[in-house]
Amino acid sequence: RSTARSISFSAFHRHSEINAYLDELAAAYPSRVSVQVAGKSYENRDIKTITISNGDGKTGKSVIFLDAGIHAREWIAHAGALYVIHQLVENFAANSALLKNYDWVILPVVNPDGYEYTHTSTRMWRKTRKPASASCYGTDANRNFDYHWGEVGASSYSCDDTFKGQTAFSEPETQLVRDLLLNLKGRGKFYLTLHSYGNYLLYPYGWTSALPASWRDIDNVAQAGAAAIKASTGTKYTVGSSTNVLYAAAGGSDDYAFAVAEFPISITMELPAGGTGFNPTTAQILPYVDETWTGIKAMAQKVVEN
Ligand code: ING
Ligand code: ZN
Repeated sequence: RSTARSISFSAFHRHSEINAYLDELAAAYPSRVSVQVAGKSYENRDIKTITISNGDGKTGKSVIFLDAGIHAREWIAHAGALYVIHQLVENFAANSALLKNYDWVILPVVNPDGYEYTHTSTRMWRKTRKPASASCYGTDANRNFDYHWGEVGASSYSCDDTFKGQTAFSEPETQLVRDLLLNLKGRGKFYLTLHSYGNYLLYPYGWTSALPASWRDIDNVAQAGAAAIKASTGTKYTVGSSTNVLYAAAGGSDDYAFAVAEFPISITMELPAGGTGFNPTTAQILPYVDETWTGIKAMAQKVVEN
């Protein structure tokens, strides 16, 4: 029952295969799954979201929003989002409590142009693929959100990997995430964005070492995720604000989701390293994404029980 019908976790999949999997799920489970084209990437790829419900027909439920692949080279993040989709849809019976009063909206590939470029040309590409200047391509999508944009930990030099963009929301891909988040204002209760690597559960703020007044609420959720993973595989996740446990960086999606789109819980999850960091072997995919799912499930349980 828990085996995928058309996607494997023994390989990394191209963007077209991922989109095809989403469409197949919508066709196979029309009462619980729908797929939307949220918009187009700079290179005109369809950026799709999948909305997963329990099929009870109720609308306007609270929402858990998950995205991955803001950064092109962080392949285990894309795989992690696919595994969450696989579990919620194809292993529904075991996970129905997470869908009772909540719908999930999942965007598994925020930056498909960059992702495809890591497959076809440059494995360590991080940014988008729109020309950033006369000399260089790409903006760091996780420095491009308009909340204290460019104030810290972001580069003004278009050739850098952490280029903040010529303006906030210069990229179609970040505009699209912005619009999705803002449309969920009020309903959106938990924003989770998957990156790699390093085993961190990070929360606002990235732009300052100060913590939001409600930081304990977020910390409780993140600690539940870290504890569940520790108990299941022994892997240690470090929990804290991104500025305080990793580094300061403004313009990230998690700060925006929290402070502007008013998601009360907003977390960046840094999945494990593999190989040289961003390239786990194919044999590592399933153990990593299954461990990640253990943490996500525990965090979602905390959110839905509150
Ligand atoms: N790490 C994140 C980055 O964008 C981060 C860490 C998250 C910083 C949120 C600030 C805010 O640099 C990776 N691996 O991309
Ligand atoms: Zn990243």
